[in-house]
This record gives sequence, structure tokens and C-alpha cells, in this order.
Amino acid sequence: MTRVFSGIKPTGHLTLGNYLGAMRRWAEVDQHRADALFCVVDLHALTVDHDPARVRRLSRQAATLLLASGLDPELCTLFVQSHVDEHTRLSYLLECVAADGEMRRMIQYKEKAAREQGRGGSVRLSLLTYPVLMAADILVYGTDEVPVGDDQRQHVELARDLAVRFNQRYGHTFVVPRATRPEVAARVMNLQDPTSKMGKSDDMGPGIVYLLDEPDVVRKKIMRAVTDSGSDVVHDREARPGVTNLLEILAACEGADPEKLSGAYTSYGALKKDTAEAVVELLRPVQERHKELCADAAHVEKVLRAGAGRAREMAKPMVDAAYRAIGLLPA
Ligand code: AQP
Repeated sequence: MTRVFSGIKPTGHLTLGNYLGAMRRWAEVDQHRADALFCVVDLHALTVDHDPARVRRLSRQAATLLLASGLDPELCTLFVQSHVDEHTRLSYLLECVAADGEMRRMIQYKEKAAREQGRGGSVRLSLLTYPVLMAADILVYGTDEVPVGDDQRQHVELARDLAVRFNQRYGHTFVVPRATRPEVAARVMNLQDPTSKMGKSDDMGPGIVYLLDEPDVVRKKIMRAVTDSGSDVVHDREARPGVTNLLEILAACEGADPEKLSGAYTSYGALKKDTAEAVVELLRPVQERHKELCADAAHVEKVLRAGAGRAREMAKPMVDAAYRAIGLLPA
């Protein structure tokens, strides 16, 4: 059976980008067709300036929202990364295979390092090395497929490169994984700056639809989305990034083709109105289920504990094999 792994960072409140680019597929498709593991990758949230209490709160909230979005612990394994030590054990071995230059070429490293420096902060070493930990997250489960949004493709490529290199140097150990992406909305853009990704740790709140935004807040954000000069509704990411972003969001909500959808609109206003209502309806059941789950925090903790136990059992043989292959004495 195909093994699927993917994760989400508790660096901020989860967004419509996270949902359309990743979470919805995990719940609607991946957990039903594959042996799937999903993870709140909390160690990755420590790579930038962080408040410990907030990371704890956001980790719980992310796990709760993953369940609310439809992940079923009977069908998949849901857990928190830091509860499974095998990820960091393997990460060190992969650091011994990765090269300094390839880490510095990572786009997210360059962007986030610049952002941290712009805020007058220092850049943590873990920001440079975290794609190696992400490779370990993936490789430790013998993962075949990694369902992610477009922004994570470079990191999955790194995981592939490290798996191939390790296998060539030390003997076949890892499965070489591949990224899979949604057909539409693989990169949901910020509503106020449609040339930038809608990222949960961005400062531009009005341009980000959070999964727990009240319906009226969602409507307001979408109705105020920046559109383009001109007035015809055309699907063209380069020339019309604002309108294209709205078309992609609406298409993803309705399971439609964004190109075809563009022909149905003659004004930006109508497109915004329909997109706002579609997003409100998309989020409604997730928000309702989230509310119920918040009233039963013990259930969420139990799911995470059981998930970590299962994940550990799957991960340990792989890490042991990698330790042996690279030349370490058995304990
Ligand atoms: N805007 C997006 N459109 C489509 N997919 C997206 N994803 C994230 N944003 C979008 C996908 O959601 C999964 C989890 O994302 P993440 O937690 O790794 O990253 P993030 O939400 O992008 O969080 P940050 O902290 O704001 O990170 P940076 O600053 O790195 O973007 C992934 O599958 C991701 O592709």
C-alpha cells in the first residue's frame, strides 16, 4: 500500500492556503487510499523567533483543526513530531549527507532569513538545517508520496536527493519519495498582495483567510481583496494575479475549472461575492466540528498519544537500519 506522509507547522493560525493546498486532500483523498501519516511539525516552529506558550497553543489547535477537517484516527495516523524522537535521530544522519551549499540555496531559507534580519533579529542555525529535518520526517516512514502545496516542492526535492545519495553511499535504505500537488489552488495567494503566498506567519492579516475566521470576517477580507486594473475576469496568473487567485479559490471550493469559471463572470464584484460565500460554506463544517472537539480536549490528546505510539513503531526500524548502514555500532 502507498505510504503517505505530510505535516503542518504551528507557526500561526491555519489558513485557507493550508486547507486548499494540503489538509482537504489529506482528509478527502489520501487517508482513504493510502497508509497515511499526518503530523503537527512543532520542531519546525522553533526555527524562527517564537513564544513557547504560543507554540504549545497552536500545536493543539492545529491537531484539533486537522481532526475537524476530517482526518479520522481509524484511517490514518495523526501525531506531533516532537513526540517521536526518531525524526531528530535520523535528521543528524541526513545532515552528514547534505551539503552546506544546497541548504543555502533553499528559497524559504533565503526569504525567511531576510525577513528575520529585516526585523533586526538573528537567523537561527535551525532555519538553515530544517529542510534536513523535514527530509527525515518523510524518509523515516518509507514514504512514497508527500501531498503538499507548491511552496514545499523544493523541500521534497531535497528529501529525494538525500535519499538517493544515502542509498548510493551506504546501500539501499530509503524509499525515494515524490511530492503530489492539488490540481487547483496549489498556491493560494495573499488577498492583499496576490504575488505573495498566503502564509500563516505573514504579517498581512487582512490578506489571509484563517480557518477560524468568523463568516463576516471572511466576507470582508474577500470583498476587499486587491484585484487588477481592467475589469474583465480572466484567468492569467502573470497579468491578472488578483482575479486569478479568486478564480482558483472559487474553483477549488466548487470542484470546478478556474479557466471555465472565468467565462461565467463579467464583474469583479460578482466574482468576489460568490467566492466569499463559497469559502464561508467550505469552512462552516470545519468550524462547527472544531468547536465540538474543543469541548473534548482529552479526546484530542488521546488521539495524538496513540498516533505517536504507532508512528514510533513504524519509524524505529528505519532509523536503526540507517544507523547500521552509515557505520555506527549497534547499541
Ligand atoms: N498559500 C498556500 N497555498 C497552498 N498550499 C499552502 N500550504 C501552505 N500555504 C499554502 C501548504 O500547507 C501545508 C502546511 O504548510 P506549512 O505549515 O508547512 O507552511 P505555511 O502555512 O506556509 O507556514 P508558514 O509558517 O507561513 O511558513 P512559510 O513562511 O514557510 O510559508 C504544506 O503542504 C504547504 O505546502
